[in-house]
Amino acid sequence: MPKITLNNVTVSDAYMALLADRGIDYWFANAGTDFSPVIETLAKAQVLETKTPTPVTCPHENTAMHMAIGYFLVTGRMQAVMVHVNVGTANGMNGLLNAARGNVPILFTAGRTPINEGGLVGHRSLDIHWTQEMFDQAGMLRGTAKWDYELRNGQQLETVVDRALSVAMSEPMGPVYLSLPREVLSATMSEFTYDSPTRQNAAAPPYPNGNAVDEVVALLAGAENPLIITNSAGRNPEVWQALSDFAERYAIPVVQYRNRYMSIPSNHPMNLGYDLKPLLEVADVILAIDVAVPWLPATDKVREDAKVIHMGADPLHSYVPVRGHPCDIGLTCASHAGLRVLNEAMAEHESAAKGRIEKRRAALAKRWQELRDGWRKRLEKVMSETPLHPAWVTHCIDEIKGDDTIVIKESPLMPQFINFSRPGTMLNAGAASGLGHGLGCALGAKLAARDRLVIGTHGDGSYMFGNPIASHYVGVEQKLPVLSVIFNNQRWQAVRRAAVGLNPDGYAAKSKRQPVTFLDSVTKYEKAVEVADGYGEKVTDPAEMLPALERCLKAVTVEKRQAVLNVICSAP
Ligand SMILES: Cc1ncc(C[n+]2csc(CCOP(=O)(O)OP(=O)(O)O)c2C)c(N)n1
Repeated sequence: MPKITLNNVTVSDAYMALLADRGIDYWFANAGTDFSPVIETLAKAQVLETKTPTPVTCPHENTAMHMAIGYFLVTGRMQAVMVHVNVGTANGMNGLLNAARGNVPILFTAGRTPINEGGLVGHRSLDIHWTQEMFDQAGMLRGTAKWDYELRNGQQLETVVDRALSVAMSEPMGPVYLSLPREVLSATMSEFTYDSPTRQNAAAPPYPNGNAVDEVVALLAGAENPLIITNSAGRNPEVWQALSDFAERYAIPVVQYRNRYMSIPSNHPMNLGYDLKPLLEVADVILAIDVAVPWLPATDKVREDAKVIHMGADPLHSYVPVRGHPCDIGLTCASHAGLRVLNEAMAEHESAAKGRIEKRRAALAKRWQELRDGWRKRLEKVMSETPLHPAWVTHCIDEIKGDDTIVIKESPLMPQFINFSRPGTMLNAGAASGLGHGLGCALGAKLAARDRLVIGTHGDGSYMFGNPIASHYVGVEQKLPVLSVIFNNQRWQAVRRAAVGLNPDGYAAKSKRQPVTFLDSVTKYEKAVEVADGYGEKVTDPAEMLPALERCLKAVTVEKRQAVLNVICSAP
């Protein structure tokens, strides 16, 4: 097997060379005193022109983690992040939770405070080297990361790094954690030899069980009102075509319920919208693809006799302690592979089910049209409202974007009013709803696709969670001109809605200003981007929405500056 040998290197030098060899393009970093050996490695690599991942300075860990997620969502490639010991790990946890629940493979690494009080190179030299030590640094994330370990020495470097990468990239994908003590990284090796390419590859994606497939297609072929529910299926761009073909051929409606990606085109004849209830109530066979929560058991009606099939790399979503949704059949597979298998297997029943399929197709076509007529009327009704209605803001974003534009969602963006015709063009990095994911995700997406327009959409609360100054800093340093639209309803509406929902006749419901839900002391967010030489504007008049977007677009595409459009919105 081909091997590469490095002579007279530190473990840190070898580590960085190995990451580059394994296809890690960037290294998103928020540094501390634990980074000293790696900073030496990177400085040496600049002089000697050896290969390392390109470092990206991220002034907050939230930015680093979500840039890694955004970059992965566009490229499908493994990512690496390094943060400062336990405190950086704690700050990165929000992103780690989003990565874990969103099946994003990240090598999340942190320095480990030096273990020795003297003697070894890299030993403790500051007071914090005692106060940052923990009995078990990885303990705080052991319920979240897929795998964790602390590097003990340079001899095990290749095994440990490759183990981490292959575990993270195997389905169901997820982040892994490696802590890197300063003495271990500082140690020198007269020789370091490694396989190139690696011999520890990620496992091939799982294929569905044949007997279970037979049962599923028999159920679907016999169904009067089958229903497909998706939520995160579109994370894998290969699902797009596979699902479009399958749903269309057998006339099975798709509802994208609280979807974080698009799994079929907006205008696909089987795209029956985003409101689950009407089709769920009548469904006799439900196929939930990559959906942890296909409905809310306490409020949504499901037929007693409905058969429920869950499909995905982990169809039981085993990371959730309590989840009682029925599972008549669980199909463990990569969803695109599963859909292709179902498409072929169902052919056996196609002619027998023809009459039912065509009758359903005609009924769904009518429903499809009615839905869109309703959406159009709703838009016409609200388009002139002040403060601006989120439907109008969404529609205007649709007007200026292209087919290839990547839209990041961390906002009340309404999918009914925006058209996505290509896979991977709507991304939501917040699988665990750890807010502050949008700004970083947009930067990561732009880094991965510099020639494409990236539009971030954020709530005002979410914008602040995203550490805007840190994010705009990276935007200017890395030359990533992203357009950010803030749906500024001057509150945490989701929090307010939940409080009113819990006590509909309570004091909070009657209050005009519920405590801990309003954010109206600052409204000039457009100024924040100016610290990074960006272009900022505020919109209060619905007639100004499109012209303002056009000006922001010019700033981003022609002047290559970041832009922030602060839109004063309602919270319907
Ligand atoms: C890190 C984190 N902290 C707190 C929350 C709780 N939370 C959920 S939604 C929400 C409000 C978000 O406000 P905004 O982005 O303005 O959107 P809006 O709800 O107003 O549409 C909050 C605080 C969270 N999900 N994540």
